[in-house]
Amino acid sequence: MTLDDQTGDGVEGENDNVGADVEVLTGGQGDDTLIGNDGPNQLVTEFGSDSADGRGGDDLLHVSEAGIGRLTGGTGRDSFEGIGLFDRVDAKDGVAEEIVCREEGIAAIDGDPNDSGSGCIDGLRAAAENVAQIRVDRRGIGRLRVMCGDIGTTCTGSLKLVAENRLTRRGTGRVLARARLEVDDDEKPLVRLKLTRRALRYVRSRKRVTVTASFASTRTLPVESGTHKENVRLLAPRR
Ligand SMILES: [Ca+2]
Ligand SMILES: [Ca+2]
Ligand SMILES: [Ca+2]
Repeated sequence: MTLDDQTGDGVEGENDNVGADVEVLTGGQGDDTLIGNDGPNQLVTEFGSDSADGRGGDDLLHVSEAGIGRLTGGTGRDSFEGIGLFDRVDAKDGVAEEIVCREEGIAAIDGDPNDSGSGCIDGLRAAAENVAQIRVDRRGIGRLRVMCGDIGTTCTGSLKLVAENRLTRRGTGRVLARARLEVDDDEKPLVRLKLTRRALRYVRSRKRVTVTASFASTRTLPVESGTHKENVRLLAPRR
């Protein structure tokens, strides 16, 4: 469907004409191609393998039901909504735009350094299926396997082991260890963490202590920051 006042829209043979004054174009169950004009348009894709091109003007490109979408904003300040794991977005036009994702961890979006995202970042986290365990040695050094949840990108950020429980905090101090991270999505490296002396003393006296691993991550395309927290178990050094 094209917003150009020409016939030839819709199902073949129907020759529907969606006029240039119509602002909203919605795809159907099949594979649709939605093309806007140089005014502001709302292009809504649903199901199937759809593509939408807003052309000029400030357009809204909205994925309402999951499918495989190819969304192009064109010029103007466009917004993108409902972007999922299998959608491809072209927001590269030199203008800062907003991309709202339905699923975290989406692949890198083709855009500008100032295109911002929300709900797109999955970021850094522990790679363990259940609660991760960190056995520390007598010097207070332990290792945690981490991963990057964003497809086809590198996650950068930091990791802190934090005592959020008031009792544990009194014994260990608030931050037990910290590290800077840069992790590709296809690797699961072991990160070295060194406990503070006070934290090591506490873990030794308790044998095992549950604390919070707090991951701070930043995405570049689209720009978004996020924090992910999960419990990890610290185990005292073996004798
Ligand atoms: Ca347009
Ligand atoms: Ca546009
Ligand atoms: Ca842009």
